[in-house]
Amino acid sequence: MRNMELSQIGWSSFFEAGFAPYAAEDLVPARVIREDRGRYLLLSTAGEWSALVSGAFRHSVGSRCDFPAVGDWVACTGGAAGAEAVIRAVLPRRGCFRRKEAGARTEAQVVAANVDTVFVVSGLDGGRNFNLRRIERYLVLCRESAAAPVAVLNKADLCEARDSFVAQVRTIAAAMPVHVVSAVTGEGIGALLACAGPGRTLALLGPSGVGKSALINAMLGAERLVTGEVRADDRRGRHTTTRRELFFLPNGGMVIDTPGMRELQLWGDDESLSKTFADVEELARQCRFRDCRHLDEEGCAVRQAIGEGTLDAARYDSYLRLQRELAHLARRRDEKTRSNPKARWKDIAKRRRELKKQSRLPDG
Ligand SMILES: Nc1nc2c(ncn2[C@@H]2O[C@H](COP(=O)(O)OP(=O)(O)OP(=O)(O)O)[C@@H](O)[C@H]2O)c(=O)[nH]1
Ligand SMILES: [Mg+2]
Ligand SMILES: [Zn+2]
Repeated sequence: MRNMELSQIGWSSFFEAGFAPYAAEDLVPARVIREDRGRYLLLSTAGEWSALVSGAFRHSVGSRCDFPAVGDWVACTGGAAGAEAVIRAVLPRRGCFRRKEAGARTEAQVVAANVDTVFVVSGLDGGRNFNLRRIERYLVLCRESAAAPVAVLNKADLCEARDSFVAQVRTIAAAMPVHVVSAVTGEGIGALLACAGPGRTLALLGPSGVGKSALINAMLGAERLVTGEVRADDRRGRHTTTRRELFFLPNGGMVIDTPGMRELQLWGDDESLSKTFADVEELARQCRFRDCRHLDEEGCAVRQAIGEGTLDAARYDSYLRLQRELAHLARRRDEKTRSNPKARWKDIAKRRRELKKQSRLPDG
């Protein structure tokens, strides 16, 4: 019975397996539906609980990413009447969105966990609310998360040339679904709802002011989320949403609202980049020289494609920029691991575990 109820909020055999080590203790599974500076709101079969992490948990975690995030499943003590639930563990994630924390620190932050489909939201109201290069960034993050990306072009009511925007998105990801919608007129909201369903979790990502919260209101059919004005001069938003929260849709699906990010710094690896830019990498494989730098070498397929107009120069530049950014991130992460003994031992232990899995190391 319990599993049936939990499955309506995303529980599956994957999480059941992750919960197994805690089932014998007096712990229960619950999903994080709101996170607000170290305080959590959980949903369990017994209802909603306000929660904190246990002291032992706090001491055991190696990085900020290990803390619960919205969408996570946790093992916790039940919240007795009036008392707070205590989170003892975060169950293994099927995937999560991580971005580099804003500022100088080299630490990742989990934006949302266990998401099935991500709406990468842009605004068709002019200004900077539509930007292919930014969508590419989000796509790299989607690769890391295992969630399927969908491009959502909102504020269609303010735009005459919607087809041209759809065509532009197709040039960077031909297979990705694109929906032109309006939170104000309701156009296209049905198509968004069709992406949701019982047990499935959506998340909305995009800069401030594109209408993420307004779209969720339209999907809920109620003005439950606060939305904000955009500045008249450049149509940028004012960071109205300040916390991450999961809402339940009338059709049984779930949707996570996130605050628009001022800067979206990547957290990921080369593989995600390769998959996001499969077209560019395929061209590079056709260069005459295997170590072609695509500068002025003879037989360079990349340069040729740019010359012929089959590869957009701006897309190629974007690829190079993101590649540099990821290389920089990898160096910073290495330095950090080397200078932090705790992280270093964690790293060594992790490598040992991996090797042991391949049974190349004896126990101990
Ligand atoms: N004309 C029009 N305005 C919209 C539409 N969707 C949202 N807006 C307006 O755009 C503004 C910003 O909407 P929000 O939903 O607050 O944007 P957000 O993406 O949640 O922004 P943050 O919470 O700051 O990240 C509000 O004034 C909305 O009323 C739309 O489809 N058409
Ligand atoms: Mg918002
Ligand atoms: Zn080349």
